[in-house]
Amino acid sequence: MRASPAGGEAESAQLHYRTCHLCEALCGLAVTHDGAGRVLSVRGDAEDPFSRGHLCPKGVALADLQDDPDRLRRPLRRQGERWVEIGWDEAFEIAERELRRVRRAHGDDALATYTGNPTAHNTGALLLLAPFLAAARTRNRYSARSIDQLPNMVVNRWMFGNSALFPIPDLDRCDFLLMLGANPAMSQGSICAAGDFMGRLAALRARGGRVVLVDPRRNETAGKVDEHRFIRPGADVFLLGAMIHTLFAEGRVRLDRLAAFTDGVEALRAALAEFTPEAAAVPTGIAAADIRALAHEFASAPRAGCYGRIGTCLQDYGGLTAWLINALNVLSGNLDREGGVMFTHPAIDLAGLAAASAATRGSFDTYRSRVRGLPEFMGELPVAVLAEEMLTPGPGRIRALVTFSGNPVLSTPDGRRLEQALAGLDFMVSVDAYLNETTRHAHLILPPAGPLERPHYALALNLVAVRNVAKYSPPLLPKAADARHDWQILLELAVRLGSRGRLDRALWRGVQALVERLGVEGLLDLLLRAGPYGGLPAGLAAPLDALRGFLFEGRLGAALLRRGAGLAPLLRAQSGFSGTRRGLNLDTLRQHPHGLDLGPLRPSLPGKLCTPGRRIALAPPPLLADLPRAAVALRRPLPSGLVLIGRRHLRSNNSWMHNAPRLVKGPSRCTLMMHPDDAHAAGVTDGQSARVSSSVGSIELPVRLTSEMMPGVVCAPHGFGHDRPGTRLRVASRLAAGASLNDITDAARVDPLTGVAAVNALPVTVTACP
Ligand SMILES: Nc1nc2c(c(=O)[nH]1)N[C@H]1C(S)=C(S)[C@@H](COP(=O)(O)OP(=O)(O)OC[C@H]3O[C@@H](n4cnc5c(=O)[nH]c(N)nc54)[C@H](O)[C@@H]3O)O[C@H]1N2
Ligand SMILES: Nc1nc2c(c(=O)[nH]1)N[C@H]1C(S)=C(S)[C@@H](COP(=O)(O)OP(=O)(O)OC[C@H]3O[C@@H](n4cnc5c(=O)[nH]c(N)nc54)[C@H](O)[C@@H]3O)O[C@H]1N2
Ligand code: SF4
Ligand SMILES: [Mo]
Repeated sequence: MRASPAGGEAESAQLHYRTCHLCEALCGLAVTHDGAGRVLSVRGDAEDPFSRGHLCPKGVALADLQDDPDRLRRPLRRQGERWVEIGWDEAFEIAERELRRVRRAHGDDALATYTGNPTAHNTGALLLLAPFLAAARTRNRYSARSIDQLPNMVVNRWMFGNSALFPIPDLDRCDFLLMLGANPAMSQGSICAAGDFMGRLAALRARGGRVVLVDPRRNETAGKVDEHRFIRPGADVFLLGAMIHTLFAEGRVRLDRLAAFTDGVEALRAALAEFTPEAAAVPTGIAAADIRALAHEFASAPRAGCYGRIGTCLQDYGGLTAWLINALNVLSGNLDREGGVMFTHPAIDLAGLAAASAATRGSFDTYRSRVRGLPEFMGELPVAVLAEEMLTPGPGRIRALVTFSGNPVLSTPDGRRLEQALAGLDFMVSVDAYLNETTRHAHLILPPAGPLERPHYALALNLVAVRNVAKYSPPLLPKAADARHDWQILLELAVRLGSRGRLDRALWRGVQALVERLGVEGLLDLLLRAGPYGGLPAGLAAPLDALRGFLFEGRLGAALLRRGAGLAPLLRAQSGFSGTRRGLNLDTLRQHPHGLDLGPLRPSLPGKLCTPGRRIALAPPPLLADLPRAAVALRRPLPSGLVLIGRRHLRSNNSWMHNAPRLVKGPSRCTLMMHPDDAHAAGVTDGQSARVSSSVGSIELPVRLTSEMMPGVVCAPHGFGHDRPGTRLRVASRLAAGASLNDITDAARVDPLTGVAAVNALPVTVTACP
């Protein structure tokens, strides 16, 4: 794709368009490069119909990631304190031998897996993750989900019958947005993918709409909305409960169209009887009159949406809060209404694919964690139990671990204890681009090809986007000959861990050859054709179903190979595909390098519901059963003392982008924000170093006094702590060391209902450092 060179750029400059894969905003990037592997500039692509030219400093830093001299290029094997580069064959052989040894000696569950956040942004990895996990055959699966959106997924499962049915605020048509525990000015939006989220909020207000933010910190978004209200951390359930109580008490409940297929309205009314605004005023810190006014405003707006994000998840009442957010949207008639909160219709519909099986719709509590007895969800245990499952002796103890693009030492609670646990493992493999705080404990690191060397399609994030869009980004650079993509690493590990005996291995190798032949592009093409915009010829339904079983459930069988043969005509004419040119396929997307807009969100209920009888369950029994826990707290006096919450910065990405020089320049961002009154009481002053202690440990941070904090609440970012020895992050360890917030978060604190880590609202003390 050639373009006229922009001013000052070399004659040979070429333009490449791609979707940024670093966060959920799905920015279209226009990358100028010299055609020989060097990126000259990264700009926002004004012609991208979704992001319309928006980008942030991380998008510009994509080139830094690709070129980072610390990014690993070849497999590393640890020998004592040293790391030696080895070849891929040797690496895979060691991985297979050692992981199988552990399984043979201690059983399948002695092997654990942890998959981190970048997986959600990695097309190939998303496609091959399920086969890998199935091959790993362990109940000890973990991921960043249980320190993120787990409560929403559990609640989606109970209310809508499908964990992947996320209601998304229709930002572009909404009149009133109530936002809880989100800071899109920094995070750029989450579980609400919206290119230029803040621009869309500005447009909402310019149309005469209103935005109210409820957050214990007057965060960076607060200045750009109509109203900000402080709330005590962890108290959202009381606010929402009281708002719903008000709607019931004043006869303002109005389900409209939803009434025909919603159950449990009366049960919910009865369950929230105690949640009066007066009662909620104490724990929330919001006056009863203000709670009522907010309920009135929400209920009377023509089109309103309530949206909660990470602040509402990582707390004691994560599940209840996610539930009441949905309930508020239902009871005001705003679910599935244009301008309210809606479900998406992506070109590759993960929710639709998930609907095909009970496991992917969302199993719950079919087994429990060995030590603490927390429930499984979709075959995964909460990451808060990972360390104890490694450290507690007895049958079923974890002895080996595979991490895939995750940094749990910095990103999950009680990182120091996890570190200790990792050091005691018999064997650990990390599929990761860096030698960092987690992977330094591995025996083997398998690094993937660079981020610009792979194709991209926002498989997962299109599911939660405010418009239906589809965009394919080709690789900008060829993959180095001796490099492997993440998906290829996952597939090879799957073959080696999954096969039982020679025959089965041959079957796996056959499937691997099929998938390698299709490649990520071939798989995308098939899924696009099989999707709602695709116009799939009927003859392909059976082979595609076999492929779906493999990709999304990890089901492997002779049927896949046998039926896979049915894909042969397609393979032969991958780009031609006579007869279905009408439908959307990869070729269509190639012809639209800026992306295709498939239109705004549109109503889809009750059709999309996966509950029995396709009905919304407004009062699912497990949630009703959890409510008394909150009702009891409603009557309890307020605990005294400080509590800590987290924050994010525009130039960070959880723990892993602090090695990009342009993102870490400037003063340290790893500070403790504190209200001046609290600082005065603790005897600390602005700029001074303070010791922050929890029941688990202490860290030291410079204090920043600011009235943007609610009194009684202090705030620090996670993802720092790069001063640990043994890493290869030269920029991060020198310029962005900071301290890890998760050194003091407590793995014992979880939402008992869903198991999500309750890292926020952490009780702490703050003292001046000598
Ligand atoms: N206290 C506190 N803790 C939190 C949060 C909080 O708000 N407060 N937020 C939580 C949230 S929402 C999340 S999602 C988690 C994130 O938790 P994790 O996903 O465990 O952590 P990340 O910091 O995102 O680490 C990503 C890892 O992936 C690697 N990586 C990056 N790109 C690639 C790639 O293309 N391929 C491979 N193979 N590896 C790659 C990086 O080197 C890094 O090791 O953190 C959580 N932790
Ligand atoms: N630049 C950047 N962007 C990111 C990330 C990043 O690390 N850096 N991480 C990405 C990831 S993995 C995710 S999950 C998203 C998260 O996206 P967001 O949810 O928008 O993330 P945060 O910026 O952490 O905002 C959370 C807000 O919740 C507030 N909060 C804390 N506790 C409570 C509470 O109990 N109640 C209420 N109502 N509010 C509370 C905090 O003060 C904060 O303002 O961001 C993504 N985008
Ligand atoms: S906002 Fe997100 S998607 Fe956009 S450039 Fe920044 S990191 Fe990339
Ligand atoms: Mo996240």
